[in-house]
Amino acid sequence: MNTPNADALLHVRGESRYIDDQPEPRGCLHAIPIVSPVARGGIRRLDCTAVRAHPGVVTVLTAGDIPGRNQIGGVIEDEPLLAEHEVHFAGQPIALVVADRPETVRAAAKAARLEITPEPPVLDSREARRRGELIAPPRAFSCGDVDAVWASCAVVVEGRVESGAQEHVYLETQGALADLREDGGIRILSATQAPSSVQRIVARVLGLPMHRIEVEAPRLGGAFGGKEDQATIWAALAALAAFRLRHPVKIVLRRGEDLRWTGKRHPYSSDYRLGLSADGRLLAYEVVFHQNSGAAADLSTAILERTLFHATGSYYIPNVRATGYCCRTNLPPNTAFRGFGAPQAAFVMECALCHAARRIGVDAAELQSKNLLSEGDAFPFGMTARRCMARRCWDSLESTGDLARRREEVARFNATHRLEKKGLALMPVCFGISFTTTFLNQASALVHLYLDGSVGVSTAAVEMGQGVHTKIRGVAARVLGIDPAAVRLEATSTLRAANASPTAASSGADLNGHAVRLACETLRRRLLAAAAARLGLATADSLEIRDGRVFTEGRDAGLVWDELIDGCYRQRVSLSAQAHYATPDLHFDRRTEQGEPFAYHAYGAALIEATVDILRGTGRIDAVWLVHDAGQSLHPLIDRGQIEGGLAQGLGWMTVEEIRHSPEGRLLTDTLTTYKLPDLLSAPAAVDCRFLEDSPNPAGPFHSKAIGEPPFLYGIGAFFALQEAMRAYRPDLPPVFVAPLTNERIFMTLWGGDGAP
Ligand code: LUZ
Ligand code: MOS
Repeated sequence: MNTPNADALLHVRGESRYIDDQPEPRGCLHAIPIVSPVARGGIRRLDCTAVRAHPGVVTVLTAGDIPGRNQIGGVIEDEPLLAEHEVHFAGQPIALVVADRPETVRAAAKAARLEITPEPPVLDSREARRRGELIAPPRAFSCGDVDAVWASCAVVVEGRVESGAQEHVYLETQGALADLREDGGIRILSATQAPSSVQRIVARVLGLPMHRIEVEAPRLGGAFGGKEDQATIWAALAALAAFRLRHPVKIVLRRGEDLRWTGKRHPYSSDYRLGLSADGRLLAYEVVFHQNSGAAADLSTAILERTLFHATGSYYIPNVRATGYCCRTNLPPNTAFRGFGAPQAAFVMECALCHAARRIGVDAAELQSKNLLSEGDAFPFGMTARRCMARRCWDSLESTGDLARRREEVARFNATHRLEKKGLALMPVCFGISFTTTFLNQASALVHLYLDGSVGVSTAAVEMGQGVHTKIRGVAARVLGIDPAAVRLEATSTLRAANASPTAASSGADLNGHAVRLACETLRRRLLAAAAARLGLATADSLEIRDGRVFTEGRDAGLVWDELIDGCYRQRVSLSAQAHYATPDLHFDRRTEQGEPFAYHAYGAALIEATVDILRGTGRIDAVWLVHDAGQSLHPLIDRGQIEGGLAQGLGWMTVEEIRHSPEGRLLTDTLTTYKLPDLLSAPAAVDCRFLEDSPNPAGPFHSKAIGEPPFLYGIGAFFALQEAMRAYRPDLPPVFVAPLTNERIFMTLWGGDGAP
């Protein structure tokens, strides 16, 4: 099943074409917005005389130049394409400069005279909530009777958890190239996970019917959620300029612009209260999430919803109340990022559990293990855990990670090292697979069999480096019974896949894979019917295609793939099929907050070992052992890449990536020297990654499971492994749960302020 990744050669040769590598249409112009330098204020005046006078400048467009609606909000309509009277975040586009070259347009944009009356920004989610600045009404999931149970709990802990923002750092920055069509419509190449959303919003902005807007997403140089919603604005700006000027226009952000102007993972500030029985069973959990949504809704409400769905992490808790607030602040709208609110929820859960373990004086792993979800347990939103693999992953990790021996080794190390300490932590993962917005769980595929036997497949699955095209190619080849090399996946285009959901929610291979399976099954039926006729058989029941040959009852029937295709064509049988897939049996009622929102859950468990250099206050992650449930993996090599990549990204979020703003709301960490990413040097020296064996998933294509987001959550374990190492030196360490746990924070915790040794 490990057919080579179709893109690997292109990547290593530098031949993969991203937006900025596409051949530019003749006379292509370049655009860049004039953005707000302040986080909040009233626009008094914008004077672009000097900008227009700059050599090479073609025009400057403002909100008044928008022929349709100045509104790009996808879920809630609260975001203008170009600000008109007020600005709500630093980096908000106010006007669009168009010029002959990328350098010219940037130099010219600097000449704008912009007068804004600044107002004090709100940057903190709790402050926003106090002021009633909510993007939507709060939501609460609950089960059991939390309030009644506290009195009967033997142990109750409560506290606060902070988790930080995270920058996507996709290798390819945001970009789009818009060109005019013959009919006056617009064709856009967009680095988007959601071509149909781009199409819908651009049609709205230009006041055109959707059929006049064509959007294609070529391959993306990474996205991680950052191009689920936030690719749209750049496509809309390029389209606006192309439409007004009747000329091709390109926008590709430079790294600094991308860092400063686009949204991040949502920081959360949360309060928890956790109650346990004397023997360590979780009885009651109350949690309040303050999501720092930024200045516009973007996907924040959906992200908060996924947070609530993951409030209890991998555990069973009978009495729960989880409440969430989307708090409007003066930061760029925060957005989708791998995990989509679930990591934030799981981190709070683990903090609460860790706190309880310290209070009781047991190893956190004991409480984790004791309370792991098991078959038939109910989630607070009414769904029950079926085919629950939490325990199997955990047990399998205990043996492959050789937990008992590792514990002894760490204890021995800590006893013999005074200024270096090690810590261990376990991190179980349980992640719901499906868009929580039920209607998004659909996909379509269009499959063409060409006369030479080669196969073209179009779906909504955008290839962003995650290998979804290679996986889907494998699905088509398996159903058709041919070599994957004969199958090609086309770029996602709104001409071939209409009204498509974003490639997101880890569901790309599931939804589009199923759609391709259905389309290929239709084609296979047609081919075999034709083959039966040709072989003089009454039915095709005994026929199958394997390795590009037809077999009847296991014997080679002497008919090969190309002949099959040719035969159908001559009999005027269609060699194309379109299919639609909708995940069955999903439902959720937002009034009762109960239902069955997920097709299934993905499970896993990781063991993380960390070392802290006490004098220097530096931490490092030594090794990670993990067992992941990928179902029957569609492509173990790709899945391993997703697991390792997700882990690294999760480790980064928890330990090194820190975003800071000035009190005025300006991004301070606006370069890749001040915003630290996990790199090869900080990567764990060893990652032992195993797949859970014998875990077929009936809901996935060929019994596979979605892979994209769940492994991100393993990184959360790093926070606790580092804290355990610190506690080996200072057992009195207070339960302070602020992430990321950077070296700076480790140092200050060990040596700064009160009670330092
Ligand atoms: N996008 C979305 C997502 O619109 N809904 C989701 O539930 C989701 N989950 C993960 C990532 N993106
Ligand atoms: Mo997403 S966070 O685009 O799956």
